[in-house]
Amino acid sequence: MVDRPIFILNGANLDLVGTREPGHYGDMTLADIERACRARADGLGFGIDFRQTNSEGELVGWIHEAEGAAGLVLNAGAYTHTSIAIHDALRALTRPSVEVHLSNIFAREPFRHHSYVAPVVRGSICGLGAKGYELAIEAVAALVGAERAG
Ligand code: DHK
Repeated sequence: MVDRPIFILNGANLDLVGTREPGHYGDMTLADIERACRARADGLGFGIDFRQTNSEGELVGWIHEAEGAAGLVLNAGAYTHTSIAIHDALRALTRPSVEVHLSNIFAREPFRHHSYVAPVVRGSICGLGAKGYELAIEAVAALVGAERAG
């Protein structure tokens, strides 16, 4: 088991997944997604620190904290499309980070097509539902492995 966990941070309204617009976000609850993430990370030798907040400032603070993590998986929810503060926090982060969205933000309203997160993470995954979180964990694990291999 790797000593430092992968942070998996969720922003606004993601506490409501499972009941909120299942056509976009699926029917898994955030607790279900956390379980799937834990199992996938465990299989790769990582622990996880899985959190959700509706507060932009709290999310910024957690991204700062992720400097002590193995890496970061981030679904910032609607802050993806609005938050320069989250963009700047990610720009300062030196750990590998991957953006994830349950829904395909490019197949939805035009205001969801722009991400302040995308330019300051290593990669983005969207439209694959909860599976996207597992794929993001795999990506972070691979980036950490590559880092270790030098
Ligand atoms: C979640 C949200 O809450 C939206 O504001 C984003 C994202 C999309 C998701 O698909 O996980 O636009």
